[in-house]
Amino acid sequence: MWKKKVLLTLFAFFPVACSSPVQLATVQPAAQPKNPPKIEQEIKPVCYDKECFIRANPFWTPEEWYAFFDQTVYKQTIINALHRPSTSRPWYQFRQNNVSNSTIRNGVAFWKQNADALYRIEQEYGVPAEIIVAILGVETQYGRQMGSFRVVDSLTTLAFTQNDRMGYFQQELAEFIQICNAANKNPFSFKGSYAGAMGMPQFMPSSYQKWAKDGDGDGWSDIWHNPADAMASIAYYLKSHHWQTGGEWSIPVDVALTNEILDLAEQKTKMNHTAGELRAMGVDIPSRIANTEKVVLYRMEVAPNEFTYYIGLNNFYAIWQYNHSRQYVHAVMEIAQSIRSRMH
Ligand SMILES: [Ca+2]
Repeated sequence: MWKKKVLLTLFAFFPVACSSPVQLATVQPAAQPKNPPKIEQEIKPVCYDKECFIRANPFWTPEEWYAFFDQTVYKQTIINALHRPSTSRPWYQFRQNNVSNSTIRNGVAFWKQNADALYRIEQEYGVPAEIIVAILGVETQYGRQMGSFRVVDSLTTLAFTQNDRMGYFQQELAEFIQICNAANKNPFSFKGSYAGAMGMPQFMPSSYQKWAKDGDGDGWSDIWHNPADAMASIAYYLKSHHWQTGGEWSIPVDVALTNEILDLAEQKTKMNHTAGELRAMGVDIPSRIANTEKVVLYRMEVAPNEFTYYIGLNNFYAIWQYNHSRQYVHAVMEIAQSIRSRMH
C-alpha cells in the first residue's frame, strides 16, 4: 500500500535542494512542442539491476537505455541526503527558518510581476493568489532555488542504489524519460532537487504527469521557466485535492487536556473525525463549524513546551497533501496572509 501512497506524494520542499542557487535548464525547442499525452503508469515490481529495469521499460531499446545510463552520473551526495535522519523541528524553530521577511517581500514583488496571470489562474481554479505565491516562495523562493542536480542523475542514483524507495524512483525515472520523449526534450537538460523534484513547484515526474498545467496557453507545461505554468500547476494540484474557495484552513481551539485529546493531537494527519465528535471530547470549536464537518485535531509547539491546539479544516488538508508537514502548511499560510496584507 505504501507504494501507491508514495506515488501520490509530492516530494516537494527538500531543504538540501533549496540550498543551492538555481541553474536554469536550457531547453528552447525550435518549435513549441505540445504537452505529451498522459502516460498511464502501471505499478511494476522493484528491479535490483538495470537489466531488469530495461526489460520492464521497453519504450526504449536496450541500446538506447545503455547509452542513456552511460551518460548519467552516480552521486554519493544524493544517497547521503536520502539517508540523513529527518529531524522534526518544533514549529517555533521551523517558523524562524521558513517564514522570513525576504520571502514575504519577494512574494509581493512576484505577485506584482505576474499579476495578470495570477488573476486569471485564481479565477479559473478558485485558489487564492496568495496561496499560490506562498507555495512558490516556500518551495523554491519563486524559482531562485529549484535544485542543482540533473534530474537524470538524481533518479538514476536513487533507482539503482539499495534503498526503501528504489521501486518508486524507478517508476519516476521511467515517467520522466517518457515525458521528455513525448515532448521531444533532452532529459539531460533538466535540473531538480536531490530527489528529482522539478521546477518552480518542485513536482516529481509522476506529479507532473497528473497535475502540471499550461498556464500561458503555448502548449507546453513549462514549470521550470514559466511562472504562469508553475502557478496554474499549483492551483490545479490544490483544486484536484479538493480546495474549497473561500473555505477556512485552520482554527486555534481550546481543549480539555485529556489523554484522549493528547493522543489524538499526535496521530497522523487524517480528516477522520467530525467537529461534532471532537466537541463531544471537550474541544471548543466555534459554532460556525457544522458538527458534520471533517476535521483533524493537532497542536503546534509555539515556544519550548508551549502548545497551541488547532483544528485543521478542508483547506489545511489540501495544502498538507502538497507537502506532508503541518509546519509546512502553517508556513505557507502565514506567508500567504502577510503577502495578501501587503497587497492592499
Ligand atoms: Ca506554457
